[in-house]
Amino acid sequence: MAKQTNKKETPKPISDKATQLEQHVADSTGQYMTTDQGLKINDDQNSLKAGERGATLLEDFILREKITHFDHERIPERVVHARGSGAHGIFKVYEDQSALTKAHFLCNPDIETPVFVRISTVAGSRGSTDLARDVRGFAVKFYTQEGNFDLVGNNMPVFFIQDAIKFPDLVHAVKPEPDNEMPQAASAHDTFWDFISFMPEASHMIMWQMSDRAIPRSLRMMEGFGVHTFRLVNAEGVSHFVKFHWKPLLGVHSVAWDEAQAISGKDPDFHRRDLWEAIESGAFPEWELGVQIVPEEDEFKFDFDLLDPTKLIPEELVPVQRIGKMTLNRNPDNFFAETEQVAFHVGHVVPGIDFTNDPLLQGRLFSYTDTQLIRLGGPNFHEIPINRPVVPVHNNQRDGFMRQTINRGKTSYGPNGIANNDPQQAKAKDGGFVSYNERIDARKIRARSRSFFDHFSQAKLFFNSQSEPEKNHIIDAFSFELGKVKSVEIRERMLGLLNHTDPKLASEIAFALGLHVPKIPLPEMNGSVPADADPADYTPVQTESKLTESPALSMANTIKDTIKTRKIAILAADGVNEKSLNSMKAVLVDGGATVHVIAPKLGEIISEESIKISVDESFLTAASVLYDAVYVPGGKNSVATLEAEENAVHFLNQAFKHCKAIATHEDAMQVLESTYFFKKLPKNYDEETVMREGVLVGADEKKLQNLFVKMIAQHRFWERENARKIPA
Ligand code: HDE
Repeated sequence: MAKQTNKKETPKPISDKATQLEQHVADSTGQYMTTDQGLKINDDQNSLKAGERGATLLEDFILREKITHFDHERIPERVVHARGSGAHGIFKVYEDQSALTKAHFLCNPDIETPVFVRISTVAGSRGSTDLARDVRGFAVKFYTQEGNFDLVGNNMPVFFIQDAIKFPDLVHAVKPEPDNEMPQAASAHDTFWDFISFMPEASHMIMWQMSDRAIPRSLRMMEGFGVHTFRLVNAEGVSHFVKFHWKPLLGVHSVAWDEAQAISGKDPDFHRRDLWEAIESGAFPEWELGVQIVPEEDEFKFDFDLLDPTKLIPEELVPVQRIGKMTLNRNPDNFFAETEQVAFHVGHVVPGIDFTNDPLLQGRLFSYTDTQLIRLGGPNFHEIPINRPVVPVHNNQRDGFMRQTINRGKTSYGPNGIANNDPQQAKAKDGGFVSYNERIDARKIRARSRSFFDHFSQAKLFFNSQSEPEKNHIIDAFSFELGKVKSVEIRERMLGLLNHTDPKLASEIAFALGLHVPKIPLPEMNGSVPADADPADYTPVQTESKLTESPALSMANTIKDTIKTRKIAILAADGVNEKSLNSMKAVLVDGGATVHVIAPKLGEIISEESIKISVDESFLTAASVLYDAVYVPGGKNSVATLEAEENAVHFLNQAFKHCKAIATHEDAMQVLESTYFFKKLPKNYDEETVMREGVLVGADEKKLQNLFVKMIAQHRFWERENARKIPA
């Protein structure tokens, strides 16, 4: 466990947590190899045998130790959110929030709180693709001076179910089917949609899940949400309801579904790599922490229940106040030790943050510790370095598997007279946690509140708030997912359910499925009816949201003013015009983008001016789906080579299909002429056309460069999708 050397190539950000972790870091640089007992090893190549060709001897403790450790390397993956990527960072509040909460880390802008973040997919296994259509987990551990606070959220603000008791059913339905363990990391199969078709309460969440939010461009370009309503409690004991948000400073962006599927083959680690590389290059991902605050007395002022996790509070009703910023500035040293062993729990709170009675949240409060007991092997998982708070831990919990702490003294109970009654309870004024003094006056009952029964109005609100291309993507996603469902009965029941959200949406999906929308009365499709209940009492309520649209729900309205961290491909071959290539590259790099020169083969290309230009990727190793935009510089021979190179033309065709910005130097026009989309391009290239179409050919270098930068910042030109069937 002891740290062996202190060698570090780059200075790493220092925080209480980083310093604490550093004590557990082992670095083998310049060291002899030893056994786990510290014995130097002389031969790590051959086992101990009776003669050169003889049987291996049981005595070989070096072999036994090595193989035994290897045999026990695996721990169970998380039952959900198994695939995840982690990073360290810091959080700072902008201004004192003590009017709302007594949580110290939110009351002092000078405090820099270390954080560890893990972002995950939900359904797939540890080794599954990053680009699955799925919800993303967004879990943040704040190592505060009052203990750990975990904000364990998702990238969507609502959830599929209203009560924790349905969670195992939901997860069993979405995971690979139990007989053949297919499909991996996908909800597009019978059991998932079978379950959903009986769960009207999932109507809102499935709109989010079928939207482009489920296929982010980058983990750095995703929103995060605490989902449940929590409480903030100030020093006077006054409570406010709160919804937590993470707002990415690079905006919220997604890829196209066709692109996502291709990325899954070309680079299944696409998101993990992107996060890692961004942090390594110093382009630190940043999010602002947002809060929506509702005073206690306004609890019943909304047309939905604040305790219902299938509802959001529209930002137009309660604005999101941005109160602080999180910056991820350090990659983990070791994936297993940190990202795999980190244990989040929605019940890890600090004074000033408390729960509500949301029945999903209440169930989660049980689940997260329980799951770590099996996953991390016992009750001492809080001692694993990544899980330790930065403040001391003192209590009478003792022993158990893998106990690290050596508790000194005779007493492990309280009250005690032998040891001065230590460790002592802390008064509230000294930081002792006191639960919010909520008044509860109730009968014990298994039931659901009628205030949870409107399942469609926010599903409608979400759909109505989307731009035209986003709506099309939702229709396509449902058509894809239900198209993969084998049972026509399930497809029809889903259409029946969707019809209650939006008849036009249902009929467009029905068209793609070659079916008609059945009119199914709601009581017949609500599976959440207790055995002795009258189904009529469980019939969903059809209400209209007071808002017709919420612009905040559409990604079309996100930030589109930067090319920072975008990946741009420059296609070139021998004979390229060096100036045309390098001057564009310089402008892009200046804007914070990463630029790769892609050529027919690796190594170097020689420009028209006989200058050597190094090649980053070949057409064999690169693919258009791994880039945000593409540029073709001038240079007669280069252009002729690319025009005849199928892979280069395919690269451009795919970039067009996925609505990316494309620019070519005027001299490279021929390459464009080889694409299938050339004939569709408008003839007049004024700025307006370019900003609509996203394809630019130009002679004036300055203008070309400026416009290309603006185009890339737009992210995608979804309007191009009108012609859906294209040969790429
Ligand atoms: Fe989780 N969830 N969850 N969940 N969840 C887990 O805990 C659970 C829910 C979320 O990167 C598990 O350590 C129940 C909502 C994230 O390590 C488990 C219910 C939201 C992560 C568990 C929910 C989440 C988890 C599996 C319904 C968004 C990954 C491994 C009552 C607000 C954390 C683990 C990480 C992980 C249970 C619903 C977010 C089994 C019972 C809603 C981000 O404890």
